[in-house]
Amino acid sequence: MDPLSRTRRTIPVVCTAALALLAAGPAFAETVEVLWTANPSVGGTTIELQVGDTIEWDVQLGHDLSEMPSQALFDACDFTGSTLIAIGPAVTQTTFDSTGVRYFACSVGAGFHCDLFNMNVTVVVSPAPPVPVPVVLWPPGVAAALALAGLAALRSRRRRADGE
Ligand SMILES: [Cu+2]
Repeated sequence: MDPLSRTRRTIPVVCTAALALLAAGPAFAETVEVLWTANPSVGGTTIELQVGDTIEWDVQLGHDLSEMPSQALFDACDFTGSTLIAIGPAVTQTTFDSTGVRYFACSVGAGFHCDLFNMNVTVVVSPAPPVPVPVVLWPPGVAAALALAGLAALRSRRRRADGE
């Protein structure tokens, strides 16, 4: 076969079912519901979340939800510099937009509920897993056809440059 005619042959690229898109669904944020009362189920524990997750606090009558600025103050049930988030009865949400460790407790009784009612909880927020990027898979036949077409185009360009 004449090499020149081979370079000019067009290679049909059939795109029927040529692309397979594998896209995993988006990572869904989680909402954890906490019943915030004396001796809560989360009392004295650590809740592990990922960025974007939310806690919905159901703060019961006679209690509050406060956030403490440091582990030392939290460990001492010392509410110096704390932020009052809600006074029960109230339902409030905290969405965790960044990684880190957060400390929550009930400030009623100046530390009494935090200590003796175990109304304290640590929240550790870790990075959310990356959302998978869609992957395009070329079936072997299409990939080979594209490679041949690219090679043919290179050859014909070279020949034109040579004045053929
Ligand atoms: Cu309390």
